[in-house]
Amino acid sequence: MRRISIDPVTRLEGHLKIEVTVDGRQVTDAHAVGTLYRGFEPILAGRDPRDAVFLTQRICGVCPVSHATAAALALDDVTGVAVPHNGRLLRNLILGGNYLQSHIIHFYQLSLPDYVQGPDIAPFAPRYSGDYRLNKETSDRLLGHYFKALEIRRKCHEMVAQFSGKMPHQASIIAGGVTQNATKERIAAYRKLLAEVAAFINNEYQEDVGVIASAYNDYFKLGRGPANFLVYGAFPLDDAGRDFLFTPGAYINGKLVTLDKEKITEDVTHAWYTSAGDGKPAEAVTQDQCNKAGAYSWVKAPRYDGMVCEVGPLARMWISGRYTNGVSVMDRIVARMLEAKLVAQTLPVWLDELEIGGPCEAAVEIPYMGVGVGLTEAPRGALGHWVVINNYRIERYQAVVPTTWNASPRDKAGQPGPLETALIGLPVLDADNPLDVVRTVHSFDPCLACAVHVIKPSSRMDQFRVK
Ligand code: NFE
Ligand code: MG
Repeated sequence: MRRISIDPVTRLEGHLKIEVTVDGRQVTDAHAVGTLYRGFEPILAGRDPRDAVFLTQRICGVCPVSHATAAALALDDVTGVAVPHNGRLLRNLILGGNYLQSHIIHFYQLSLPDYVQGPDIAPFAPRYSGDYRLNKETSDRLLGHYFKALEIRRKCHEMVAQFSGKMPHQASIIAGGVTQNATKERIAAYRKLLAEVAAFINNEYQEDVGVIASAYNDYFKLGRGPANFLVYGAFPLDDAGRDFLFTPGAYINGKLVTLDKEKITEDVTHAWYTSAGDGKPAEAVTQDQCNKAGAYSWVKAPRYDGMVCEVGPLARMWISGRYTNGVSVMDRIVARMLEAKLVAQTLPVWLDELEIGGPCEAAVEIPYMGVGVGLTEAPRGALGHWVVINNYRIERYQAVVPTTWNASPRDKAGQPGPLETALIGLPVLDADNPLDVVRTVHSFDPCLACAVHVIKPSSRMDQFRVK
């Protein structure tokens, strides 16, 4: 028996340690450890609720638009504002551009070096050695696309900036809509950039995923995870917000069920936080407790009806019935690519539906008291923000984030999180070069900056060792 600790796992956002026990060339136990104390909830207390849209975006530079969207939806909810037609479409266009860059960077910059051996220079070296299966010619072609993907990703940011002023950290989505107008010039500029990005997705990205999926087709059988899925829904298709491009729902024990947001809870039994209430996000406090017995992560453990759920592109494609091939490392990679294609195909429809000169935002009035919930989908999965307002200010704020779901630790019932579940039982070819382990971790596209929480600026800073 051997314990392997990968600390940190590189080529993901933030700080994740993975500890696995390998016995007889198989993982028999796994722990996912968020090693950084971060998060934003305590920072938001006492602020003007409208600032949540801008402050929560600073949780992450990869998916800031999703945080802006969730915060704006929570404020739309608590104020009861009706977002105008153009506001809905511009939000979709801003979020959609952000999806494309995120899925592209995941495949090319974060995941591909697990499968393709690059040159012996940074960032391709140092690396694990062993199971690289492509010949030099194919490897070189894919590595060429690694560099082209960087340019394409910049164009995605430029698309988003047409309607959001800047990227990362967009500046136009607010409670009640979007402050930027839909002009002919901006629509044309977005359309032109999108055509280039879509060509890359439909050619290079799709083909390259096909190359990896066929050379490593054993990975369609590996890293299954809980096979429960959760989707909050995103990209509303009508102004009333009833239909979504990404259908909301849950898939639990092999059955599709209607999403009930009351069933979302967070458990902190094995996380370095104090517990409060019954785990409902609107009642949760985020208070550190570093020397807590039995705790091993700064990531909380969200559960749906007590169940461990995977979130992300595979969950979305599965629940919408668009892709149900299987649940594995490679299915996650394929689903993410198919989702990028779907978003790129749908964005022109929303451009066409914009009404030039039409209103893009409606005035909001923050109530004296109230509770708002904003549920959306970030590139990595279901994202929810809960805001509790008292005396026109934020009393409590809670973000429950995709990687909090996927990289969660065990809960009070002892159930491992999705990533931990995917690792347990995984065959390991060479414990000195655990490529199988990092391929499985990367298939979830974790972002730990999003997943963890932060110390209060006024609190005492303790020094401690993360075991
Ligand atoms: Ni920091 Fe994020 C996304 C959110 S977290 S990347 O996508 O919300 O997993
Ligand atoms: Mg939180």
